[in-house]
Amino acid sequence: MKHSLFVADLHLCAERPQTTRIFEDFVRRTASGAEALYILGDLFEYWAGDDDLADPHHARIAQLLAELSRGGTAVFILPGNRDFLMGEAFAGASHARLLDEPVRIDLYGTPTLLMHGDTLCRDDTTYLAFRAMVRQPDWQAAFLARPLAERKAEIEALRQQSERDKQLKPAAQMDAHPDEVATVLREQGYPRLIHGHTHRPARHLHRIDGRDCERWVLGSWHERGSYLRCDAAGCVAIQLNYFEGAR
Ligand code: LP5
Ligand code: MN
Repeated sequence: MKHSLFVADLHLCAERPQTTRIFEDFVRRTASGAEALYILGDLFEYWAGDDDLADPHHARIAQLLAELSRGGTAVFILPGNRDFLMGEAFAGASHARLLDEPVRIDLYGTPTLLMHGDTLCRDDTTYLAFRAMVRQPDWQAAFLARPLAERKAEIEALRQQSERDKQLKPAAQMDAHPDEVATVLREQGYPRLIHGHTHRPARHLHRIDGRDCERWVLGSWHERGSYLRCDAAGCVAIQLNYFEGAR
């Protein structure tokens, strides 16, 4: 049966080789049987710019995705809050199409909305202010003009700052806000939303203006790999089995 797969928040990096191996396995054995693979953000721990494609780990992932695409599975990437600096060079190397959110697709007869999910966390105002700054084209051009090593050092510092800030934020602030979810589903008039980012995998049901809507939240991969499989009969969340202690 024709089907498409969805993943998010893999946070791939050379320091977690086991997760990379699991993803490689998933791509070669599972995704290769699908019509399309949608990566809904944060494929990488972070992306400092397409000139970082020279990094062997990054090149290995690009090659893996290109192999998948050449085998007949369309590869779509909707960049997340950690890899929004991905550009056409990365897309070219991985034979992937970059998507701008919110993405609307007809998923085997069900209109489906795709997002990374960070913008749904309406109460995370410090993050949203930061996001507004770094999503400006001028800010990005100035940042990308700096030497790669300098950009990476700054991102590492920001990662630490972010981890410290997250300790102080209430859990609800870092979750999708029900009112924002309702607004998005209402505005778009779509019965299904798929997103990641919050690392709280679940299927939520929402009743919007008398319509039943479903929201699938994808899981992150650094604890356990998982994906969503959708076909004309609907979607099902699947967890990958792999060795305990995998990093
Ligand atoms: O990613 P996750 O889920 O752990 O946390 C996010 C929010 N954090 C981020 C930061 C990313 O983790 C790392 C950024 C990679 C970006 C690459 C390119 C951009 C380069 C920019 C270089 C300056 O997105 C986190 C959310 C959380 O999701 C849940 O939704 O809460 O947000 C934060 O923690 C951000 C802080 O609240 C605000 C930070 C302001 C920092 C101001 C600039 C400081 C410069 C760094 C020097 C220390
Ligand atoms: Mn994210």
